[in-house]
Amino acid sequence: MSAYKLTCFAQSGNAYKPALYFALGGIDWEPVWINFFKGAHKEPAFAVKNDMAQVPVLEHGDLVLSQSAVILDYLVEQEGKFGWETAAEKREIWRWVMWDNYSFTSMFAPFRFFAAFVPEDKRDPGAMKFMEMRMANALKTLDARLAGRDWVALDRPTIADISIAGYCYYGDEVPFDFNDYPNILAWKDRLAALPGFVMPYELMPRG
Ligand SMILES: N[C@@H](CCC(=O)N[C@@H](CS)C(=O)NCC(=O)O)C(=O)O
Repeated sequence: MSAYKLTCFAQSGNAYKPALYFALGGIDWEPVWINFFKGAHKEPAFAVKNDMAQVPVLEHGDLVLSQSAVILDYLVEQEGKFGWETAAEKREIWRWVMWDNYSFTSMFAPFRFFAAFVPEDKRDPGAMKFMEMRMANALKTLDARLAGRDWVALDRPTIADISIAGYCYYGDEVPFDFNDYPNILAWKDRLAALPGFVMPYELMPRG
């Protein structure tokens, strides 16, 4: 039995972040599938694990941890992979993990959720327009950052790349064209070429 248990479901890019860390790091882990689309994350049984009622949740021994960024931080501490060697490197990684959480995944996840899983007549056009505009800005920022560099934060892959990658490998479900962002496209290919890389629907249970 593996030491790490991750509550996840395949459609969750936030869960894909720690799952991808395990895959790229060659680390043994066990997925614990949650029936998110039936609202299992809102059940009292799940609140015991996460009072924020969100997926993913990592369990490791007595530790129960939510928030993908904090989980990735914990995995760096435990496994020593995809992290930093100096305080300056740590700051640069965290600058981009924070950007991902506030400006990229925060828009990408709901934008993709509505585009992929909610019928068109149930979507709020104003909200969709807002998310589209915020996404375009974030994609421009990321594409500019990746001009002339291989990885987002440092000269090697780190948890900043893994965090930002969360929603980038869901194929047609993504409501814009990565071809419009050549540096992001090249970075996605580089990440996907790393040993151990697995696509989200192959890595986590779909239920
Ligand atoms: N900042 C959190 C976001 C987690 C999150 O929003 N997860 C989604 C599933 S992908 C969720 O549980 N949404 C339910 C909710 O927020 O009510 C993280 O990075 O772990």
